[in-house]
Amino acid sequence: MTHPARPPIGKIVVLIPTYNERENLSPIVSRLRIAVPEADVLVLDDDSPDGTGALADQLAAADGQVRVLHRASKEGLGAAYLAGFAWALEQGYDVLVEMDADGSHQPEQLRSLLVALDEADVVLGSRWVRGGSVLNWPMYRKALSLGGNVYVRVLLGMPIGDATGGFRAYRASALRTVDLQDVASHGYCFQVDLVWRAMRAGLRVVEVPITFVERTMGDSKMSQDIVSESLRNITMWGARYRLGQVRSLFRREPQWHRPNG
Ligand SMILES: Nc1nc2c(ncn2[C@@H]2O[C@H](COP(=O)(O)OP(=O)(O)OP(=O)(O)O)[C@@H](O)[C@H]2O)c(=O)[nH]1
Ligand SMILES: [Mg+2]
Repeated sequence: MTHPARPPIGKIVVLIPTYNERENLSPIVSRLRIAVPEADVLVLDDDSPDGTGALADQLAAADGQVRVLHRASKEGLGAAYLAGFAWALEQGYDVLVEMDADGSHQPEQLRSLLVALDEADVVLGSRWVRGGSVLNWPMYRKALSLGGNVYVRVLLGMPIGDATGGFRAYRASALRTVDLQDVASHGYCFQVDLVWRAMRAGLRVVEVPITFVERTMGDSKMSQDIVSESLRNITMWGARYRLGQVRSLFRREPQWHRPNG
């Protein structure tokens, strides 16, 4: 879908976390620079053993809109994003975008997320809303993602189709509103954590459909640990949330006890 030129929504930075993405980084950065030329890019590399960090330095040397944040060791997606958010907020960016390096998130679809941000505080690129899709995933990955999202909806009561996805745009004001200090989640759970915080803060969260494409190069970092972390944290947040709801039922003064007149 193409969109007409519109007034700028401010300074945009796209944060790209990388761990061993040597084959993927150059193509994704080039596609992004063509698709949304006004956006700056910040690569968040966790000292990838395959030299992704050095490659990112070369891209930065060749293009003033590309920068690199080198982190000392692999600490997970969540920690890399938190470091990127802190840097970007400090630099005064107005819009912060999350995007994977592996080609699963198509830079050509970023414009539609930015357009939706006109009317929202947080925009989620969504695989599981009408018009969204996943290409080349085996059945079990679809089931895991869909099942995880149903679990999130049921436990946390969020009307969100895809709370685990990682192609997103946040207004800087939204990230300043939610408390990022105590976010400790690492994997997919980090993404759920942030939507959950945004919803509870009363921010406008909208979903736009995306086509997610399974990576063709490099290895997935998805692991049993990441799935377990999500299951554990979401269950804990859900239990607290539902308990809070039950408590508030008992706290409310029953209507029939109100004195007349
Ligand atoms: N900086 C940093 N980046 C990471 C880390 N783990 C994953 N990434 C990056 O985060 C993005 C998503 O990771 P993937 O391995 O594609 O994981 P995924 O998309 O959840 O899983 P797949 O769908 O199987 O690819 C990629 O750009 C990774 O390189 C990490 O510990 N540190
Ligand atoms: Mg991926």
